[in-house]
Amino acid sequence: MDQDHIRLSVAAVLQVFDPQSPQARAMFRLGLESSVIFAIIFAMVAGAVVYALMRYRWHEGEPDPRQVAGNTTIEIVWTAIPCAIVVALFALTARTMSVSDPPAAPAPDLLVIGHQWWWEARYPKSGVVAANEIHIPVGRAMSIEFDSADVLHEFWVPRLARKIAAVPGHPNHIWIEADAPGTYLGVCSEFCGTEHAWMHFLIIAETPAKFAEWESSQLLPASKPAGLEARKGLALFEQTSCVSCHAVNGTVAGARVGPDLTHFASRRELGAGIVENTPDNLRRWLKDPQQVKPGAKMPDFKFSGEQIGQLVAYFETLK
Ligand code: HEC
Ligand SMILES: [Cu+2]
Repeated sequence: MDQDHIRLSVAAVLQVFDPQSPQARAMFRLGLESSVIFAIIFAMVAGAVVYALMRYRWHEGEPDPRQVAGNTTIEIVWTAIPCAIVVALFALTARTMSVSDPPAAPAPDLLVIGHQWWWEARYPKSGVVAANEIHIPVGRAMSIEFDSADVLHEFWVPRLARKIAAVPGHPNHIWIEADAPGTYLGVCSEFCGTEHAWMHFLIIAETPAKFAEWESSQLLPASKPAGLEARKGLALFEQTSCVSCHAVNGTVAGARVGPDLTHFASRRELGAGIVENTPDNLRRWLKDPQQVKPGAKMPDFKFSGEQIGQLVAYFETLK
């Protein structure tokens, strides 16, 4: 698990070199342009130092070089050049900000809420509520507003956008967009407690038609399970305190403390990226969430093997 996390974190950091949206490209270009300016300054300063060392090194019997007490021209030049560099960096940064971080839209397309240790995504225009898997249509900038249910978190999708803090009670916003369909890794980049490292999410960019399809499928309530095992699982779910933390549309469960589970089986990952979403991993999760994700804010219910089988059968129907 630790190695997985290190691998993913390194991958996330390296992904800033692979921008996949106009916003990320603008920032990447600013990084390159500033690096060129810094490299030129470094070369000139280091070159001058090396030249002075060689040219003016002490030789036997040589007199001291000419001593300069003050020179107005040189002083003006060495003040003007740094000022010009700062002005140039300011102009480049202002241009980048206008592309990568324009003012918020009047009504956000998405509201993203950080929780210890997972992400909730609400689409106010359609009413979809998702968790840890955020779908967006390609080629369209989506305005996201951020909030937090508890502590500070930070939302970061290195290939698509800048980092942005999720601050309890203080809305922040960014724009997010992807050039091409694909899956983009997101991480929490502000330490937020025990499982900060496992607060991953996926941005899934798809064609507008596929996105619309996803949105309408997410809006459907959970269908009533047909199999006996799954029906028992639903009954167990509804009778247990699961419903005081989770929501499954179409059942009595409507709480927002934990991830929405209405379409749980349609998601790729479980526990905000800690494991793949497979029946086996779900079984492990329900047996004891703390074994899978120590510190996770879900208690161990000490279910019997039979009960876990019923719950798994039910959750696998929640496509
Ligand atoms: C005290 C609140 C609480 C209760 C009660 C609770 N859960 Fe959870 N559950 C959570 C939280 C919080 C998470 C997210 C954990 C994380 O990823 O850090 C979660 C995650 C899950 C997940 C994985 C979801 C995902 O997309 O990763 C499943 C499945 C789940 N719970 C099922 C259940 C079932 C079944 C019950 C009842 C037996 C239950 N939970 C009871 C809080 C709760
Ligand atoms: Cu966090």
